[in-house]
Amino acid sequence: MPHSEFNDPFKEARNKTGIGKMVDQDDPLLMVLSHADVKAYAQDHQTFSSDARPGRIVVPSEEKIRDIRQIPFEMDPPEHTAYRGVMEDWFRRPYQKGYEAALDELVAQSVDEALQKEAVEVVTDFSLRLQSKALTLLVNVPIKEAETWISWGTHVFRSDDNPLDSTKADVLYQYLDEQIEQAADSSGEDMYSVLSAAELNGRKLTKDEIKGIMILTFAGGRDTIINAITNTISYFADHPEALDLIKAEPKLIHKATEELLRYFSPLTHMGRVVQEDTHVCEHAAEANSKISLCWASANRDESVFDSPNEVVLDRSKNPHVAFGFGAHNCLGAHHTRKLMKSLILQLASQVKQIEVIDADENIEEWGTFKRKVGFEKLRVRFRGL
Ligand code: EMZ
Repeated sequence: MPHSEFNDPFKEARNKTGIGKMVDQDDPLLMVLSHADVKAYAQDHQTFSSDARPGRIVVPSEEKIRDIRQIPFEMDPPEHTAYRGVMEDWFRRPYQKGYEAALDELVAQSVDEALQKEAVEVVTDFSLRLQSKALTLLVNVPIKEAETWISWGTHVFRSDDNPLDSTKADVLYQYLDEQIEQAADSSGEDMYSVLSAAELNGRKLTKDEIKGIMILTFAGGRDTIINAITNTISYFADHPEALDLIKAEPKLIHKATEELLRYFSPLTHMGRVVQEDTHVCEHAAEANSKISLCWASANRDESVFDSPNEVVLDRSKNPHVAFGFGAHNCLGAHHTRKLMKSLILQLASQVKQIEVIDADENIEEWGTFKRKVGFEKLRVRFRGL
């Protein structure tokens, strides 16, 4: 199977019952699989809440390594709406010309460096580095800060032998405590200082609230973006003609980016906690049990997408939910879209061919479902035009 082919393990269950079952650390979980149900449940926060013990709505649950909630995603409207209001302008900065130009420069440098090397291990030597450098723009701190973040590896809560590594999580927490402390009374223009000065309902944010926002900024956009970048490179390795096409028709970039995000769906699912006994796709769901909204399955729903298992770069109707849906739609989506577009355009203008030398796939296991989400390792050779 070509490296850039990503399976849809949910098809049969989606069509038969609309749900999948798994157990997450002794907590049974019903996975909601169809596009229509995922959208409907995502909007029904009264029945399916995000406001649970910190870490519980993430799958796998991070309750064991977190006691501070990530903001704003571990809360419901109207509380959620107020916090989001404080952050929204900041997360729209990727639309500013200066931001865009700086991002383009980072991407160009990364591609140039890759072209000069004999071989590149994409996950750690390209995607992690680019993700971290790009994050310095979102947090608005000097680029040298990226070296510290790169040293943490691809996931801030997972290490090679431990999917929930509290020692690792502590490194991030301590780092953030220090940054927030330093920014407390400063008039700086970095994200910590801006949040320290921000007001919510006539009061300042607490340090724990700022920390909750920063943990989400660091954790939520890390492995997801790394997978999006790595998988995109694997796609162009298998499809050099797609690079030619985008080079000839740069306007395609918008549709092509959305399509790759749909196809790869870097975040498989996100949980909710059931508030009262109810039914999920005709299946009983008890109060306080967990469901998940499976973005990856919804994005392959054949009742919404023609040829769902093919990458159709100019797909015209593409209501994908790779960034979630409804009030919790990803705040980092603007940054991610700009980054992905910049990368694809840069590859199209500079790269003729990407040869895969070796690859080690990253397969997630959710109950009986096995889903490829990215790569542990992807070694390639870039050839310039
Ligand atoms: C959480 C999550 C957010 C979680 C939008 O996704 O991403 C995961 O990678 C993190 O581990 O803590 O931030």
